[in-house]
Amino acid sequence: MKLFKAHIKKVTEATTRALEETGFDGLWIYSGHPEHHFLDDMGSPHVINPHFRWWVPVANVTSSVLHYQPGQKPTVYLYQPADFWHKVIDHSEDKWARYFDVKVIGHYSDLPKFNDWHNHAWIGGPELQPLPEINTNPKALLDHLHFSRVQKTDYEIQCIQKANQIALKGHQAARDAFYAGSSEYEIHMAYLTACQHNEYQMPYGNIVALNENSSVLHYQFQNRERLPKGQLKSFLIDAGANHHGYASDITRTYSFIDDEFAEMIKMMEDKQQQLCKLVTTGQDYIDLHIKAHHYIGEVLSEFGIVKCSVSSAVEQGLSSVFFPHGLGHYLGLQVHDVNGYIVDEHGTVKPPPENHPFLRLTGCLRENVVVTIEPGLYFIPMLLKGFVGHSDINWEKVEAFIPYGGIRIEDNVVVKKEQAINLTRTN
Ligand SMILES: [Mn+2]
Repeated sequence: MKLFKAHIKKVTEATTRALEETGFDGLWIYSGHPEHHFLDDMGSPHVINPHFRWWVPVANVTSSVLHYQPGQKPTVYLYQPADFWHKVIDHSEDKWARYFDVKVIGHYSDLPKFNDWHNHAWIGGPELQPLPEINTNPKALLDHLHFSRVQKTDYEIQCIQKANQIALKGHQAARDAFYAGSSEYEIHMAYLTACQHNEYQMPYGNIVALNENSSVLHYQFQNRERLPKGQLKSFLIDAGANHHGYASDITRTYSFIDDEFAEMIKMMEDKQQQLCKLVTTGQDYIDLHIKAHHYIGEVLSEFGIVKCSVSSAVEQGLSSVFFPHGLGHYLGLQVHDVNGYIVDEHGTVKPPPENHPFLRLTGCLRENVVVTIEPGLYFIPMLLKGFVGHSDINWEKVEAFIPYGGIRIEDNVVVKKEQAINLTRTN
């Protein structure tokens, strides 16, 4: 609890500063509540407002409100209704609760009269917004909080590390299932079982792709059919886990046999590990992304996929055909943690370079932010089509690799002054 205590101290200080600088006297944060589908009494799994989770580390606290005024202990209005349809868990005695003034409420009518409080801001989703528009999710306040929220406390880093440890169990089970000849669906289920997660606890939908499905960046299905062993070539899995609301986000790629594609995976992993080591304070993430393009150019050249020099491959945009997404993103309470384009607490935006529109993070790295490093190399027919006949591409090689789909290797790394900490490899 020592780490959590220090975490709450940081959150309190950051929020105090943000309120002072944006001119509010206090703040309400609504945890949110589930809503039904159109013409239905069923809904999607509910995800708690990340601002609420920054303070309160419980995944299922709906319809609850946090109240903070600088100089005072934060109050949580904890919704615990009398409900014989659902199991209601009493969180008021949880260890985290000692840092809050907890008021248990049984009904919405027990919520405070929000409008009675002077000059307060409200942070919450569209399902409940009781204050005037100008006080609701004020951009200046959110920018401030988001800039603080990206830089993690030791408690948060520990949570992300735990989320990594859980996910790695899943990745091990998934790899074993792949080599045993399982279907995508069976691999997916093996992953969940090893993590002891329900699907709704996952920070994002698992990407479980065999063969050419690996070239679909966000491949969303899990094929139920097993492939005959003679047809199995490759396996890409992008899957995380969740600990106290914090995410991990890990990708691995495997070749079914020890072939040229397996060699390519090894070289990609080597390059990826070199990139992970460069994640230190002050590093410009755009520069790192460009460096990744050069590394991928080296892989393309080494395997005879491009015939020109590495720098020419990058300059001509050939590396982008094979690596069309960004190098990575912030990670935390959200898998793509907030505001990768904001470079200061005033919300100044640094957009991605024109020829790298999918890069999600553009600023210089600060100490204790957590980022993913996830270079990829894919054989995507749709993108290759635009370069058909290009004389610097070895099309015979490309054709040979298309059935393998592609490679992505992704770790979660904490930015430090001297030496980055790779949470995915230090367990
Ligand atoms: Mn990712």
